[in-house]
Amino acid sequence: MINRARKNGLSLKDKSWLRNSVETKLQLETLENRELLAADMLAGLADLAEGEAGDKVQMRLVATDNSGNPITEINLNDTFQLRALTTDLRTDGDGVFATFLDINYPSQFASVTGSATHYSPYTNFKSGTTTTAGLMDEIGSMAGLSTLGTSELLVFSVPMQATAEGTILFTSNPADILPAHDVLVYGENNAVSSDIITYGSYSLEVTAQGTLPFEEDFNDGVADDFSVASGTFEVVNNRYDASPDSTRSNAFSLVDLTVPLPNKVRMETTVNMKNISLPADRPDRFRLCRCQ
Ligand SMILES: [Ca+2]
Ligand SMILES: [Ca+2]
Ligand SMILES: [Ca+2]
Repeated sequence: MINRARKNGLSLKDKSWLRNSVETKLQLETLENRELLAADMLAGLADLAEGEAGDKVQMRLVATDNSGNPITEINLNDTFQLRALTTDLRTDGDGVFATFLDINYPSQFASVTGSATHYSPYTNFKSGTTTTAGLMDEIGSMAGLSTLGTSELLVFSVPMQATAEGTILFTSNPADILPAHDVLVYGENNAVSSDIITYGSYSLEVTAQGTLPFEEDFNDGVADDFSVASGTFEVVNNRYDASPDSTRSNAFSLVDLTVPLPNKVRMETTVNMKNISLPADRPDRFRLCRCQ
C-alpha cells in the first residue's frame, strides 16, 4: 500500500512500492526500459491525485469496418477490426492508466489476421497473444503519465476476418497475469478490482450473402442482400414492392454479391406491375439490368 504524495515529496516507502510495482509490470521489457519508466514515474507521481470511492472502469468492445466505423453485420470472408475502448467512469476521474483483459470469440466464425494496433496514449508496455484461436490473451497496454479525463479512449484494435456464417459473440474477462496486468486508474494506488470493471461484449453477424447462384423469394419478409439505389422498397406479401420517388423516376435496387459476376448471367424473375399508367412515349419504364 502506498501513502499519498506529501507536499515535500515521496516517502521512501512510496518510492519502494512504486519501483516494485513498475518493475513487476515490466518484467518482459528490457532493463533499460524498466529503469526509464520507473524514473519517469517517480518523477511524475505527483500527477497521481487522490482517488475516490466508487471507482469504476469500462472496457467496451466494438466491431468496426477497416475505417473504424461500427458494424453489426459483415459478409463472409470480409475483414474487420475488433476494437477495445476504455472509460474512467468515476465522476471527474482522471482516466484509465493501464488496461488489460482477455477476449474470447468463437473461432469457427472468425480469425485474427495480423498484429494488434495500440493507440496513443495506450502505447506503453503492450501485451497480447492472439495465436490461440478464439482467444486474445492478456491484451492491453499502459498510457503515459498525463492524466486523461473521463472521455472514452480507443486502446487497441485487432484485424480479423469473418470465416463462417453465423454470430461472432465477443466477450471479455479479467486478465490473469497479476499484478503485471492490473487495471489501474490515475489517482488510485491500488489495482481496480475486476468486480467494478465493466467487461464488454459485442455481437457481429456474418452472412453468406451474395453468393451465386443467388436466389431471393422474399418469403421471409426480408430482401436479403438488396440495397436501394433510388426510390423506396418494402417487402409486402412476399414481394419486393417498389415505389419511385416521382412518377417519372425509377425505383432502383442493387443486389450485393461477394463474388464477381461471370460473363454470362441468367436472371429469372416474376414482375408484377401495379398502378400501371405508362406514358405512351416511354413504354419501357420497367427494366431489369446488370450493374457492376
Ligand atoms: Ca481471464
Ligand atoms: Ca488470460
Ligand atoms: Ca429473404
